[in-house]
Amino acid sequence: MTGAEWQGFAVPEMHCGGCVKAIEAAVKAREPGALVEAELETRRVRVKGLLTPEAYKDAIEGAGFDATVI
Ligand SMILES: [Cu+2]
Repeated sequence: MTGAEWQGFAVPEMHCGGCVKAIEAAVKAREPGALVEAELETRRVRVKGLLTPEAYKDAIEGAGFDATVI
């Protein structure tokens, strides 16, 4: 995980803890070692891992949420 940076995503449809769990599961399915922090108040997700922003965006969208790289 050396060199990994936090990457931010706006996920406006993330409304509750269930959404957060689904998003975390989707990202970790793509990269089991990824760190995921979701903040409901701002509807933002931060991911720290070795994949590209597009890969995480794709994983989040695969769980049914629009995501924008920020
Ligand atoms: Cu929800």
